[in-house]
Amino acid sequence: MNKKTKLRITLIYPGIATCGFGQAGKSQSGEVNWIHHGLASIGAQLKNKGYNVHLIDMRTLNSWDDFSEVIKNLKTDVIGISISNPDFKIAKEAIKIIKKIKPSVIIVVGGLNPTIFPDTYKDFDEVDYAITGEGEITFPKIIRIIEDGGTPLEKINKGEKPNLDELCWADRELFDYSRELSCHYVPNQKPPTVTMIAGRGCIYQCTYCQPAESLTYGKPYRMRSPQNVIAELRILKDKFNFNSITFWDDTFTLNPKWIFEFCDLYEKEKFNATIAACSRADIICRNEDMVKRLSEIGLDWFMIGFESGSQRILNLIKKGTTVEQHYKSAEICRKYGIKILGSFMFGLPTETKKEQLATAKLIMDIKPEHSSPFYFLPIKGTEIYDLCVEKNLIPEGFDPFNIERTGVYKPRIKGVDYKFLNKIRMKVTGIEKRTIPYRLLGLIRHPSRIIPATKRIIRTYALR
Ligand code: B12
Ligand code: SF4
Repeated sequence: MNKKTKLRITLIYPGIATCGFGQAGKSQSGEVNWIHHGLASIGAQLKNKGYNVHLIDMRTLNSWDDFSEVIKNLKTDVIGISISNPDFKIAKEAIKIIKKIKPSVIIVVGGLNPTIFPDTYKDFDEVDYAITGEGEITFPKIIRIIEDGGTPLEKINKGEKPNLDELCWADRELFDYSRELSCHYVPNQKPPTVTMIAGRGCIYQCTYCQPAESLTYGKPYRMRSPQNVIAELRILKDKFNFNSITFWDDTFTLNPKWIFEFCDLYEKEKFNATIAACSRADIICRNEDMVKRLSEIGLDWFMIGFESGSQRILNLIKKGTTVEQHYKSAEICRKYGIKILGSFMFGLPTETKKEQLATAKLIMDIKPEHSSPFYFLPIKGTEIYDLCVEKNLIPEGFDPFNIERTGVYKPRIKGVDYKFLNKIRMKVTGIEKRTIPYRLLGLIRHPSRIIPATKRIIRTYALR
């Protein structure tokens, strides 16, 4: 590489593992339309350093032929790909195609999969470099080394942690941003809607999530300053006139002091937009005044991971909450007019039927405005996955690099009576009725799924 040549950079969001090609913009589903904050942020830092950055959002392509065609016509020196666990197979295929068509292009991978499984990439010949953790500082550094005619020392590089307030704001328009503006996360969220990240990391230890989460964002958890978040919102309001905001932070309400400061600034700006954000039952119970304040500025939905109605299971997954707090937090939300998107897990290792019924009771008592009852999915890189391995609960042929979305209701681990779970799930939520139109839509798009889906529906109704 000649000295001082400014490299051309392309970022790729594989994102089609769960929705398939050609779905972008065809529905309001966030999955096919949301931007990827990691890539948008890395893109912004690179542009700020004077690079020409281009993005391929694979959700906008129709087939692998389409992808090959795009790569053939692409003028680029470096390609950065974000890889999550479900997207691993898609990314692998994409990388093989790129190297076949353009062998000299330098491939850099990052995201959750390389972070949690760096060793996978040691022998992945087509990958030139992997960056674990956060990519905003280290990716441009590696590019700089190559530009200067050098070779980065290692194939696997640990990403340096940035000071979040010093980062340029995510370059949302690397994606077709009109798509994100028109989709929603919680029911009836008024468009245009924007997604935000106010911080990174989490202080809790839930075994279905950690240590994977901390491996990516590190400890301690960090928040941008409230001023920094508000300033970005101001720009977004002026540009897109949003009516609603979704905060993607794992736990937006970790620091009540931060929230109070944020609320005061938010109110002054008169954004006139609703807010949806994640919280936890214990935090809500300890900070009713904070909940009240958030409701005053327009927060109308809390996403809360209740997970279980059994204290033994809550302790097993190290949730750090009590069943009592679950009930109390729901009461507090109701008091201030905040709707609840409740997340629940059934089929955890060692869970008894009595404990499953306790979760069902919790759902029926709390009556979240929207409930997401999932079947526990063991995600490699988490403490509970190791427990499943230890107890020999991982089914034959389970591929941790090819996991499905949580909303898929099929057996996940050995030793769970899924017929029983299916029955209680139907009873407590009536979810099947709500998802039928969505499923039909999916079948029209993917006719090959009609026979398996018909079998599934027959099975479901036979169980009632
Ligand atoms: C938004 C979100 C989603 C959205 C994704 C929308 C989208 N287009 O991005 C939806 C709802 C679809 C989703 C689905 C799932 N999600 Co999710 N999601 C999140 C969430 C809340 C925010 C992600 C985010 O924007 N983070 C902030 C950005 C800045 O970080 P980032 O994307 O990781 O990028 C940084 C680094 O990873 C790295 N990086 C990323 N890409 C690249 C590329 C290169 C080249 C480089 C160098 C670096 C790099 O640098 C970036 C900047 O520092 C996180 C939790 C969280 N707060 O982070 C969970 C989270 C990522 N999700 C998680 C999970 C488990 C899932 C599902 C697997 C759940 C399921 N089974 O259904 C699916 C998988 C879907 C898929 N195809 O990958 C877990 C992942 C845990 C794990 N061990 O893998 C997380 C951490 C939540 C948790 N606490 O458990 N998710
Ligand atoms: S609170 Fe959420 S992000 Fe934090 S460890 Fe638990 S599941 Fe993970």
